[in-house]
Amino acid sequence: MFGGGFEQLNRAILEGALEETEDLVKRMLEEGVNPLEVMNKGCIPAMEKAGELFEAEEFFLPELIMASEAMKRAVKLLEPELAKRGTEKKIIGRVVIGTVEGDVHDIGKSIVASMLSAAGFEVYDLGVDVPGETFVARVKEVEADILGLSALLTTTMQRQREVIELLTEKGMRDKVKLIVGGAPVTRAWAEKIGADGYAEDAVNAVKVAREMIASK
Ligand code: B12
Repeated sequence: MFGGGFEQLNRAILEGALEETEDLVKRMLEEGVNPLEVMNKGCIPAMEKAGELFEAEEFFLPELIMASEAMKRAVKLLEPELAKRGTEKKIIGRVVIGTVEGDVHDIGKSIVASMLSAAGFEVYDLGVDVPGETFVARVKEVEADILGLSALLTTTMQRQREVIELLTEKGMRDKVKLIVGGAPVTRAWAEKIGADGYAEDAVNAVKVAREMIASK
């Protein structure tokens, strides 16, 4: 039955219909639909579509902001459900994650954070526009195994490199595995700046994070 439900949820998010989005997500959860599936099939495709429409200039900032807001409402409802699944298992590693300084895009990063937490990682999400010093201090404080840096702008991608340099300066580079991501980020960029890993989406981020822990 939920094939249609996912489409309806995609549409509600795309239209920025906040209440409808929340109602649909709640209903799916009540009916026992897997929250991961709600995220992957009901929500992420909507943001992908919003991005395409924005790039094609069929969507402008106000529509984009409304769709983003609806997406965030959905993620907020899904997060505790995903986390529940995560805590049933043993914690497999600690991850500090955030969007770099000067960048306020948080949807992709939050999805990666939710999926990692669902996979059994203890996740410290520092939010958006996070200065390098804050990342480094938090990694030290919680003895993180992995640091995830998100950047959605070609200008802020540079900050990823700076955080790595800062870790090196503080003598902490070998203490933590570094994974980078965000729409403009590529494997080649990750290699160039000396990151340990890259993932193009949240599913692969979990895969790479697991491999990082296994190789530690
Ligand atoms: C939504 C959006 C916004 C929203 C953000 C709302 C929010 N709360 O996040 C708003 C409207 C606020 C916004 C603002 C701006 N935006 Co904007 N935005 C987008 C848009 C359309 C979609 C981004 C998104 O949420 N995608 C959906 C998620 C699910 O995908 P994702 O972010 O890529 O994340 C996935 C992967 O990348 C990966 N991932 C992400 N992070 C991480 C981290 C790690 C560690 C790992 C492993 C993986 C990973 O996994 C995620 C899940 O699968 C993109 C277009 C695009 N195609 O990316 C433009 C885009 C990124 N924005 C752009 C621009 C220019 C801006 C503004 C400067 C616009 C302006 N003129 O003011 C401002 C910047 C403000 C700032 N300082 O940050 C440009 C960037 C151009 C460039 N080359 O630098 C883009 C590409 C649009 C375009 N084509 O022009 N934006």
